[in-house]
Amino acid sequence: MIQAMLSGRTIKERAVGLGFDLAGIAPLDVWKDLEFSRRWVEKGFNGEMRYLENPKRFDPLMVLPSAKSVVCVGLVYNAPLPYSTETAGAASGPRAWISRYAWGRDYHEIMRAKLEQLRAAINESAPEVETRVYVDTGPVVERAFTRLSGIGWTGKNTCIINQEKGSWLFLGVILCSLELEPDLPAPDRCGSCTACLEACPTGALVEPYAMDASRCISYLTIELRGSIPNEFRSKVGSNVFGCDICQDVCPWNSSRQSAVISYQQTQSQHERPLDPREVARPATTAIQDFHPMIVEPDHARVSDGATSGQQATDNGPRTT
Ligand code: B12
Ligand code: SF4
Ligand code: SF4
Repeated sequence: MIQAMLSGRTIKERAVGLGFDLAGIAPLDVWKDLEFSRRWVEKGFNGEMRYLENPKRFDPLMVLPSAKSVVCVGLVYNAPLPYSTETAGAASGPRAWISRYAWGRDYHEIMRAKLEQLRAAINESAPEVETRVYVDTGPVVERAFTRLSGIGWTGKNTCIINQEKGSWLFLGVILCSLELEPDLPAPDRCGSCTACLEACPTGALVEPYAMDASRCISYLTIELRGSIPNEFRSKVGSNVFGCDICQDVCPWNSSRQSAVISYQQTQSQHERPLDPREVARPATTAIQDFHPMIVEPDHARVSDGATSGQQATDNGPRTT
């Protein structure tokens, strides 16, 4: 009955209407990814981020027992300003780089407000639907769902990349007790490119699609409580808060994608005319060829669990 009133398509249209750049529906069946995530933690790749060991992260039914599908959204945060790889050494004197994602207002607040509006829209049509809203703040592996929602593929730099908009994306998810038709996953379009692996200064991308976060500059400058280990100090370079390098060099973030103006650009810098010198130049790498990953459109659902009966609240530490 609920399904007849609310389709995945309606929800996605509403999400785009609310200002999200991308929307897709993922199945709850992301067990292969969650197993990958569990093994990743077992290898110690999470460093001091102990909250990533929370067993709830490996079983969405522990978060919402009635969950049947996941609404995934993406919001572009790019701005037409140069990349860190383009400005390095461009001027004399000391320079520091703050990661692109932190240039505007706190994305948790912006995403959260929009997601709450989307949740309200779902509940307006179907009040009995149970939901949990997450944007980086709870025990949910957001990329695992997004990877299977059609929004984008997991790049070798581990970021979700959309073919049209690149990877400068904030992600958000709504776990939902509605049975929604999942979208088909986006094929892997990294091909034989290895630009991100070669560009990473600390060797954090230990192999394609796998990061040892304890070596990542983003972790070292934002998450690590103690001082940065000696072996990484010179490699951190001018990055003082986060790191953009493996996304800066990605051909899917080249000029076409750089032209996308983010919500931050439209909101906070709207009045200021753009200086042409500030407009980003294309990244210099090129994709040699594509070997799209074979993706099995496996839409099998997990069995229904007991309903928990309450509206969502988030928990867990805030990262990135
Ligand atoms: C911990 C964390 C970090 C850590 C570790 C990052 C990492 N790559 O694991 C650190 C501090 C380093 C970090 C950095 C950044 N982060 Co962060 N981070 C998170 C957080 C909280 C959890 C990520 C996690 O679980 N990692 C563990 C690994 C194993 O999982 P995963 O990378 O998500 O990959 C899953 C799937 O993609 C898939 N998968 C990937 N590869 C493969 C391979 C196989 C074979 C299979 C089967 C599956 C599979 O399975 C994995 C597990 O299910 C999420 C928010 C959340 N709650 O999910 C944000 C999040 C991933 N971060 C985000 C962002 C924006 C960033 C930064 C750009 C910020 C910055 N500039 O500093 C960088 C990007 C660095 C990078 N190259 O990833 C965004 C992702 C945006 C995107 N386009 O992908 C998220 C989703 C936050 C958000 N809500 O927007 N982050
Ligand atoms: S964010 Fe920087 S340090 Fe981390 S994997 Fe990418 S290039 Fe390496
Ligand atoms: S730089 Fe190349 S290998 Fe890395 S994520 Fe982008 S396309 Fe994939």
